[in-house]
Amino acid sequence: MKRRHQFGLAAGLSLSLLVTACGADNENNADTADNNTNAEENTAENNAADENNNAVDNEDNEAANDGEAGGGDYAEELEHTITGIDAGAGIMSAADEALEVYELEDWTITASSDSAMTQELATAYENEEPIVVTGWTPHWKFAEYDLKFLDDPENVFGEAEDIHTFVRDGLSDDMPEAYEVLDNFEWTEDDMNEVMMEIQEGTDEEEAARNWIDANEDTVSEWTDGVDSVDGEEIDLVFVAWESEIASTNMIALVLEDLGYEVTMDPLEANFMFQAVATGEADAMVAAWLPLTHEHLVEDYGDDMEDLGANLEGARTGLVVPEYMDIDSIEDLNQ
Ligand code: PBE
Repeated sequence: MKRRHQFGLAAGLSLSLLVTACGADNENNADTADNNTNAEENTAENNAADENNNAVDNEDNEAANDGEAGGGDYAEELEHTITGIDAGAGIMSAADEALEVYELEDWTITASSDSAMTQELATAYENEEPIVVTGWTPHWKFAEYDLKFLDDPENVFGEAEDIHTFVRDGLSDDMPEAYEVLDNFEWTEDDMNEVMMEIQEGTDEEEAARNWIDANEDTVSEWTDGVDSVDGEEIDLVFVAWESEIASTNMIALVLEDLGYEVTMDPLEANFMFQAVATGEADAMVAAWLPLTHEHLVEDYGDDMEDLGANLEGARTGLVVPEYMDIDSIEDLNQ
């Protein structure tokens, strides 16, 4: 499988630039996560600098928490900061809106990446320190740590989301076999979690996808039964390097390869992912979260592409904290 991961997350990168720049295949899949190393390092430095303060704050916090919920103390301890992911993610816009709706004007959301966010979460969790992240399911972090979504009484993050498959106009005529498989593709949160967990535990992305396919032949054959093989036709999938989408895109890419396609996977920012399919520069993506998270992108690009419906139902987004934190609602941050 060809991968061109190293160009994916650079801000403002145009797809044409990407296409001209990416002659060399990159076998190192971990690079999807490495684009934000600088951001990670900066945050790590800040955390180190803050450690002393946090230690003192922790004591204060425990005392205060004997009485009432500690939202206010957490606010200070966290320096009114929510740990976010890539700026182009829908959950970042929703989190911005949450700050307005819940009158958390003095809070900010740091932009980094899914992998940087989970690293900060890991560090906080190990030290039982407070942290608020933009979080979602399916994601391996819920299996790895005891976490909870903060209640969202104003429903800023919406109800359950479905993840949709979108293809470029004309794909059904040009590549009817791929179209049919993509149209049939449907799996569960548990399925996606299996691939994600294996990658998290250190298995190569493609290998984790292969293992899932091998263990779920019945499911895969429901998508591929009766579909003719092809002879090395090229198909280009785009995705964003969120853990959930790394899992789904690798998996469906392999299913298409098994059918005879030569698959390219390009990681992009969310808006470029939609744009690429809308302009026909890419053939498909399986990473559109609806009805809310990517609503604005569907408004911009949806008319120029085809929605093949949900490939996964019951996803969720919101603000996520460790269980050991003494708050339950986004409102509690405002105390
Ligand atoms: N996510 C994961 C994406 C969709 C998939 C929730 C981070 C987003 O917010 O755009």
